[in-house]
Amino acid sequence: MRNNENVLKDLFNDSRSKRNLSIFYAFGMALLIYQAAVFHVFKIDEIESKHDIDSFELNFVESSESADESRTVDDGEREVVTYDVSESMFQSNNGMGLLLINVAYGETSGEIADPCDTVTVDLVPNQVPADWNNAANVLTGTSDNCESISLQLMVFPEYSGSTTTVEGGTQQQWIQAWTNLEYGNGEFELGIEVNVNAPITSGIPTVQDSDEEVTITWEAVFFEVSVTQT
Ligand SMILES: [Ca+2]
Ligand SMILES: [Ca+2]
Repeated sequence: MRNNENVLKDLFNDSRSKRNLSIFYAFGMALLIYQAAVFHVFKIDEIESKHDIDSFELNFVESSESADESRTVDDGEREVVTYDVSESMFQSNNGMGLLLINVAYGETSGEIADPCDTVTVDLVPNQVPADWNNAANVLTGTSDNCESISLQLMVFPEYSGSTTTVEGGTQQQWIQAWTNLEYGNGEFELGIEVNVNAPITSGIPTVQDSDEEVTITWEAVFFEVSVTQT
C-alpha cells in the first residue's frame, strides 16, 4: 500500500511525468475538437449541397406540320417518296419530337369484286439525324385489306412529350439540352411496294388490275419546351 502511494506521489510529483500527462491530455482534447469540427463541417456541407440542387419542371407544347402526297405504284414495283420538313418549323420550335406516317389506299381498278392489293411500306434509315434505333419506332408495315398503315419514327432522343421533373443544372442548361435544330432536318425516304391481288375474273382481257394508288400523309410533330424552377 505504501509502495502504491509512493508510486502515485512520485508520478504527480515528478515534473517530467506531469509534463507528459499534460501533453497527453492536450493531445486528446485536440483530437476530440478536431473530430467534432470535421463532423460539423461535413454535416453542414451535406445539408447545404442538398439545398443547392434545384429542380425544374419541363413542359412540352406540340405543333405539327402535315403534308399529303398520292402516288400510283405499278404491280411488283417499289417507289420511293421523299419528304422535307419546312425550315420554318425548326426556327419556330425547340425541336422535332417525332415523325408520323400514314399510308392509305383502296382498290381503284373499278372492276367488280376486285380484292384489295398488298401494299408494303418502309421508312428508310438514312442520314437524317433521328433516334433511328429507338424501340418505339415502327419503320415498316404492310396491309392487304385496304386498311391504312401507320409508321412512326422517334426523332429527338428521349422525347416523350410528357411533363417531367429534373434535378440539378440551371434553367438555361435544360433549355439548351432540349433545343436542337438538326434532329429531323433532312430528307426522309419512304419506300412503297404494291403487289396486286387481281379479281378472279381477270382472265377476261378487258379486266385488269395492274397498279394501286396510295396516299401518304406525313406529320412532323414539333415541340416548344418551357422550363420552370419548382
Ligand atoms: Ca386488286
Ligand atoms: Ca389495284
